[in-house]
Formats: sequence, C-alpha cells, structure tokens
Amino acid sequence: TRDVVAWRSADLVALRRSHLAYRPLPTAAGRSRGRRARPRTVLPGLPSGRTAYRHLADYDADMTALAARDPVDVRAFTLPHPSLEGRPIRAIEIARHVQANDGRPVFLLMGLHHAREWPSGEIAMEFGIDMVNRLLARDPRVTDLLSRARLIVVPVVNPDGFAISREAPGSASLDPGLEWKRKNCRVVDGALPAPGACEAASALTLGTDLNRNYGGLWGGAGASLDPRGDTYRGAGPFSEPEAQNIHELVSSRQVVTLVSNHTYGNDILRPPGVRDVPTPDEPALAGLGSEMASAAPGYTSSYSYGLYDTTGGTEDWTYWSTGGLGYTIEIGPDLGGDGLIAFHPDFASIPAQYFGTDGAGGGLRESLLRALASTAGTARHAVITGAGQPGSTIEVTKHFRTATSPVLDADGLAGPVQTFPDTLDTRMTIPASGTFADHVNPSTRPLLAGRAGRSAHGPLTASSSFVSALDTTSFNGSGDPPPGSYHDFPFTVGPGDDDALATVRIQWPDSANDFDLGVWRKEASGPDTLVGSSAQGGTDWESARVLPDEPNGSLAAGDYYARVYDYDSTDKQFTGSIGFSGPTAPVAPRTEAWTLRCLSPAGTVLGTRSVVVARGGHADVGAVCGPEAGPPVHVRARAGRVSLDRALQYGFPVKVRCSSSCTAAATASLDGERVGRAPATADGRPVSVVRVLFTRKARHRLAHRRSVTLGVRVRAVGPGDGRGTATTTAVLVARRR
Ligand code: 0X9
Ligand code: ZN
Repeated sequence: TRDVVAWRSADLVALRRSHLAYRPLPTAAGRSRGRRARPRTVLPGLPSGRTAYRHLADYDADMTALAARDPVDVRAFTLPHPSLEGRPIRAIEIARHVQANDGRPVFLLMGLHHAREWPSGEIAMEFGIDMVNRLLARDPRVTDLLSRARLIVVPVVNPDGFAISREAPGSASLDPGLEWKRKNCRVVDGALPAPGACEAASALTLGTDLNRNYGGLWGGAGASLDPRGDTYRGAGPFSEPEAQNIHELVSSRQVVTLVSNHTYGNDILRPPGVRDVPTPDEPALAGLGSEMASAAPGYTSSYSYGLYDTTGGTEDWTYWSTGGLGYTIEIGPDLGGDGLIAFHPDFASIPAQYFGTDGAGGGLRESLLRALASTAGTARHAVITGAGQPGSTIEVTKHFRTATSPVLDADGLAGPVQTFPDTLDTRMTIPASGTFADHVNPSTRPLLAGRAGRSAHGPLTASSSFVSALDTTSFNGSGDPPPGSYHDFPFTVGPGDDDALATVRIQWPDSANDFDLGVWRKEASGPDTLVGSSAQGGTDWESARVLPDEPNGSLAAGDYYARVYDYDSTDKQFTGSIGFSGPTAPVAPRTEAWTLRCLSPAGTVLGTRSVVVARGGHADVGAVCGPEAGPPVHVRARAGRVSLDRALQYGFPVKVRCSSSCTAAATASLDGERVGRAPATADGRPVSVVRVLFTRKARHRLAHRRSVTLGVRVRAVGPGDGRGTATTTAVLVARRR
C-alpha cells in the first residue's frame, strides 16, 4: 500500500459514530509524540509501587519474586514454545493452595500480544501482584474468590516485540521508531529471524499480528495478507509459537473466562469479530461484559466487530472452540494527535486505569475482580461431579477439527476452509474425600451450537450492480466524512421478501486507491441505521454483509442504500454489486459430549463416561472409577405424530421417560437399516423429547413414499452409568398429494 497512515487516527468515540472514518490499522510508523496524560495525585499507588513501565526483565523478576513470596498460592511456569528469538514466555498461576490439582475453574488474563501496548502487560501484572498481596493479607473477598477459582496471568505474550518496543526509546542501538512495533519477529515466513534482523528499522512493519494468527476462523475479513500489514495473519493458522503457546495453554486447562488486554479505546469487546448474528452465548457474554464495563469509568461493552472486523483473533479460537467466555479489553482513552501515544501514554495514567478515577473503588481492578467472581460462580460454566478412589485422575477430553474462515486470497475472494485437528485435554486428581467436582466449559462447542437455527445462507438469489460516480473528493482524515466524499446507491427490500442475507461488494482496479463501504437502512424518523460496513486499507475491494435483526428472521423491509466513501482515491472508479440470499432450512440443535475417564495413578483406565453438559448445568457421573455401574434405568418411549413430508425435512420427535435423570439418544431403522438418529439430550432430565433426523440417503429413499413405519430404539444413561433401552414405532404418513 501507499502512505495511507492513520494510526487509529481520531477520537474513537467520534469514529464509532461515523463508523467509517476509521482506519482498521496502519502500515507504517508515525514518529511524533502526542500530548501527555495528566498525572493523578489522589489515587493510591499501584500494588507493586511502581512508577514507570516495566522492561521485559522486570516482568521476569516480578513473577519469580511472587512465586518465592507465597509458594503456597503462586506457581510460576514457562509455556511450551520459546519465542522466535528464543525467549521464554512465562506465566504465573495464583490460587489458594495452587499446587492442589483440583477441578477449580480458571480465569486467564493476558497482556502484550501487541508489543507497543505497554499498559496491557502492566494491568495484568499489577492484578496478579494485587491478588497475592490480598491473599497474604487475608482479604476476605480475594481469599474467597481464589479458594474457588484460579487465576493464570501471562503478562507478556510477545516478548520479542515488547523488548524491541520498550527498549527503543533512548537506546543507542535501536531506531527510535521501533517504539511503535506491534507484531512479532517473523521477519521471513517459515524461518527463524537472523540475529538482529528483527531489531533493524526496516523490520518495524514486518512480523505476524499475533491477534490474527489464532487458528479458529483464521484467514477471513479484517486481517492482512501483506507481511508488512499491521494485521498480517501469518503463513497459516497458529503458525506463530507465541499464539501456539496460548492455544496449548487453553487446551490443557478449563479456562472458563479469558481476558486479553490491549490498548486503546476504553472498550470491553466480546465475540463475534465480524458482523453476524449474536453468538449462542450472548446473554452470558453480554452479562459479564457489562459487569466489567460498568465497574470502570469511561468503559463500554460492545461487540468486537463494532470496533472493526477481525478474524483469527484470540477469542476466535478460545471462545468458539472451548466455549470459555472471552474478551478483549482496550485499555485507556484515545488521546488525539497522531493516535500513537495512546498505545502507551505517560505511566502516570496507569493508576487511574487500574483504580478508576472516581475514588469509588472501581477501575479495571474491579472489572477483573468481577471476571474472577464470574469464574468462581457456576452460572456461566458447567460442573461435572462424581466419586472415585482418592488419588485417581479424572480426565476430561474432546477431539475435533477446527476450521478456519474460507481463506481469503489477495483479491478478497473466499477460498476453501482449512481444518486442523484439535484436542482439549484437562485433568484433576480425586481428593481424599473420594468425591470430585470438575469445573469445565460446556460440552458443546459454541461453533456447533451456533449452527442451530438459520445462521447459514442459501445461494445468491438476486443481484444488481452499480458503477462509480467519478465525482467524489477524497476524505482521507478522521471524524465525519464530509458530503461530497461519498455517494449513495439505493436498494429496497420488499415486504414479502424472505432474504436472510444481503451482501454488498465493491471493487476497483488499483489498490493504491482506497474506498470504504457502509450500508444504511432509512428510518421513518430519526437518523438512518448503519446495518453493515467494511473498511480496510491496502485492498482493492470491500464487502459488507447485512443480516436480519433477529437470528432466524428476514431482512427488515424498507429502503436501504450502500454508501461508498472515497477515503483516498485518485482514479474514482469502482464497481459494486448487491446480492441477496434466501434462508436455508433450519438445522436442529446439536450437542457434543466430553469424554470423561477415570485413571488409576498407574494410568489404567478404570471407567469412561460420555458427558453432555450445558453452560450453567451440572452432570453427576456417579462412581466412575469402579467396575460397578449404577442402577439400571427404566425407559419408555413414544414417537410423536408428524407428517412424513415434515419429518423428512425437520425430523420427528420422540418423547422419552426415564425412571431417573438420564441422557437419551435414539436411532430409527427401516428393514434393519438405520435411516436416522437423534443425538443425546443435553439436560439429563427424566422426561425429554429427542428429535430424530433422517440421513441424506434416507431422505431421498423415502421422499415419494405414501407412508412408512419405522422402528425406533432409545438408549438412556442414568446416574453411575446405569443404562436402559426402549423401543417403539413411528408411523409417518405423507400429506395427500
Ligand atoms: O486489532 C486488534 O487486534 C485489537 N485492537 S488493537 O488496537 N489493540 O490492535 C482489537 C481486537 C478485537 N477483536 C478481537 N479480539 N477479535
Ligand atoms: Zn492490541
């Protein structure tokens, strides 16, 4: 790209309102210093007593000292992969009696994915020190929380980048511009950096953006393909050891709450990272998001895509693949100027961030305490209880394949999705009491649960196109784009239309030009509503999706317009198209199980269970370590009445009654051949309805039948793995044709 430099240029609030004046991310470093934050005098000192930003060695020393000061409650450890320049990535775990290998839920707090965002590491480290201080002082709230939950702090995810950024000011050997380094030290894809290569001024804009390298949804919108781009996604999903560390950490622990600190913008951001229907966990995610935001003066809780589109961000893997609630906190306000200084303003502003400015006990300290309290409570994760020999291991695992986004090519065209194997594997030891409680994420991945309903879209059913107006003036600034810098292309959605998606795409011949795109809905009164947007830099395309207001609804009827903003164009030429897609048939909700095993200290498998458990739910597996099974379950089943046509499309219900709580699954067969199945129920209630869905083959085979009688077999599993089965028949009759 050219010199289109705008480091999160203007006031973020104004940007948010204008939406599109905002530049996703810069590609080259500005140099000037902005104004300084006002020092606060009335606030207490930070928990560490520090008055200046840490250097990398200070983080190391602080973690070592904490573990030495309170070895009962603090454990320091090193993540599996060293950085590209060979540095260890260190972590501390803080909990009452930290060494006990019990099943307490985990809150993971991280900083410094982005090298220049120094406060992101400070707030993480200070919170860790604060918690240890409070434990040692027997503070009742902190002692209670850390008796029920664990805190893991990884203050410096990207030590190579941070060391460069932190040492650049005032260093004799480093270019001062390196203070604004953002990414890691992947100077050449697939290779380790030659000594000194990452420290060269010319490498400032090279590297992979670790917050675009996570494998879940990797490679989609809001990430760059240019190794010099500020949001460069890297050579492949999890190609960077620094992101892979967090992947492995989160895969080996039950991280039910995750906060990744960044700067700046005073935001608490939650998935999704690109505009879409809300996640299946919107109530829980929004709930904790606002609890955190309301504790810190000036902070607001919002969807991640409200800032701008991202894919391959931390939560795109952690949330969608584990179900752990994940957030990005953008610490600190925009300070104007060239936007750079707000990435690490004067250190004197840090206490105000941590303690809040109103002296009312708020600030990020309180936000993080609320995240810890949410972790300790059981409303937002799942609990598996059971019994077994003390000293045995309870292992909870899941294997699946993680999918990237359809991987975009340099023209922004979607290529195939890539997948890779993923394993979640966590362990605890059964305590002397002989009973255990394992605090885990829900068994069904949100990615799977989110497929329920109508979130997929059919093929393009209609489209129209438009061409550039050639009469705009480039805006290339911040604040509200002035009239004359954009042009509107109207379209309508009729009252009878059943469109589940509209896609507006513009493209232009030369990526030296830069247009942005907004899609607006006209309102009868009041200002129009922005319903879709796309604003990148360095591409020759933008693409915005417009979705219904309700997850399974249709686009609201009305007048819309695509607004094309001339951000920086000399050619003034673009072409655009507006396409509509209809809905696809609803998808039945799916469930997924954890595999729980009890292992003897020697590693012998003593028992295995498949456990389906929802967020906020509880599953008891009974005595899981012995050969003895629980009492058998008596089961009755009855197939509901629905027409064959409907059944082929949506499945048919089977009502199940068990003599105790149970999870039930069913299969349907015709002439001894299986034609459909219902996955296991999630809630373990004695009475439940399972829905049998037909296989694709059976749907074809049965499509023209008048009627069909199926054998239905229900299998149920109750407490202590007690089992039972029942059979019934389902008679399905076609509507008269
Ligand atoms: O772009 C980013 O990575 C974050 N902003 S920053 O200025 N600190 O670089 C925002 C990321 C938000 N999105 C996700 N976490 N998915
Ligand atoms: Zn960041």
